[in-house]
Amino acid sequence: MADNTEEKVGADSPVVVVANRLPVDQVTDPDGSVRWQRSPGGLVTALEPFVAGRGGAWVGWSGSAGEAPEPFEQGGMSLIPVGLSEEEVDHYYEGMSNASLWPLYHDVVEKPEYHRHWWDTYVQVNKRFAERAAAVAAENAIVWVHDYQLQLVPAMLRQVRPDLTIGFFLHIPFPPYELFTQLPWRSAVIEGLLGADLVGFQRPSAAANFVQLARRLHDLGCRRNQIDYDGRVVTAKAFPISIDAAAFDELARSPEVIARAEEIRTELGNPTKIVLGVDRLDYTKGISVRLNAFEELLQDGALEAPGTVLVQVATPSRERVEHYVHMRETIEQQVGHINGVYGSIAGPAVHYFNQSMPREELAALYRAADVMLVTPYRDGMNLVAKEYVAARGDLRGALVLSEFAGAAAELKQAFLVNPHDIAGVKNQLVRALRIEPAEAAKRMRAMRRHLFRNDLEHWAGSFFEALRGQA
Ligand code: GDG
Repeated sequence: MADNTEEKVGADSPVVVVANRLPVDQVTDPDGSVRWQRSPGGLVTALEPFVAGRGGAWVGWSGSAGEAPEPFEQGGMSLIPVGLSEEEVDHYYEGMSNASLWPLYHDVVEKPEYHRHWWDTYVQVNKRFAERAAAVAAENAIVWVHDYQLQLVPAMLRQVRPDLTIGFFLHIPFPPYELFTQLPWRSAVIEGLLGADLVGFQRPSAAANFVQLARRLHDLGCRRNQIDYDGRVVTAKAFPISIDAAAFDELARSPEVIARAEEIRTELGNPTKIVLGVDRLDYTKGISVRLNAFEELLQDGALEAPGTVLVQVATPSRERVEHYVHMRETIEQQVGHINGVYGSIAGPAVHYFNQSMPREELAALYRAADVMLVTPYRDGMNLVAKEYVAARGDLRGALVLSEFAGAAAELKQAFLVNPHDIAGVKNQLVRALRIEPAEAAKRMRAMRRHLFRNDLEHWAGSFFEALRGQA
């Protein structure tokens, strides 16, 4: 009886999303009972309307090692958990995904490690995701596969289900030929992606890198953004991801958030200027860059603490991957050093939080910050920059943004910086701190106009539309 029910969950889904994580988290209530709660992430919000209510399914990992829970229905979607053993989490997720592909795709900011046993597990896990998707997709269904953990899924899926229309979206950058070809399994990854009808990237340059790789590595015929492969046409195109701008704007305008923003300023000792950084604690995000720039400005006497303070939220991330452990130590030493030298009894120069904050608190921080500092060495998009703009319905505040974040192609009125050029970062930070209110409002208005026209719904809608066009 139970078996029959299981088989039915998700069967014949006309739309299937395949992502490393399910759109829900497992939570344990005080009475010990376990339930699934919708994840707070933006991706879930964006895709839900296309999946829920249409009998759609979402295939993903629950986030904890062990046997897969049974498929279940929630929020109008069939959720199809994929199980990963402890060893698979180590090799596929922390190893191949986060210690090989992540650094390779981010300009080798850290040295990628390549291990054959990690790769073997990556292949094995991708196969499992593909099998689960193949089992639930209806005849001629649309399947949308997400991100660098699952690059082999499109080809594996096509092999067993040639009737499907398959889309793939990469949330992180895609490196040029010269870097990508380091990867010992480079041909397999390109072939994996070529299984899709539509391969989406954050920036046109990433799509161009992919086309060039298909041409040079596989000697395939290409016309601009189209690749002839195996009797089909594969399209590579940029779909820059966004946020639910209206929802963020509304949150940041709420009386509670506005009051909290004022309270934050008071609690920080009423500084003249607040500079803010919000990132996952990741070496690609350039947290040290801004600490260096801030420290030098204090040293030069261009800034004074605690009249100007830097608040850095560094959300814990990938804490079992070695690079991350070292980076956290370095950053914490740096913060300690700056505060030792430039802090006073009145307060520190840098307020550092290695904690995850509630969304409302983040919105209040954005609203309180005079300058938002976003300085990644390389970033697919960077949603924090977009959230800051969405939060500034008061048209105040200034954004300092790395040229190497995808967001820089859209938020052109930001103070753009090269994070490798410390003098340039210092200059732009000082300019942003000294901006006249009228100039700040002009820049913010232009960025907001772009953001509200190009929001998350627009992103998901245009990808689905393009994918249907391939069917
Ligand atoms: C990848 C790509 C691309 C952060 N700290 C807290 C918190 N956050 C939220 C932010 C933002 C999200 O996490 C981070 O998104 P980013 O885009 O900045 O960066 P990645 O996590 O690296 O995301 C990236 C993205 O995928 C989407 O395609 O833009 O380039 O690397 O929404 O607000 N949220 C809460 N508490 C925190 O402490 N609630």
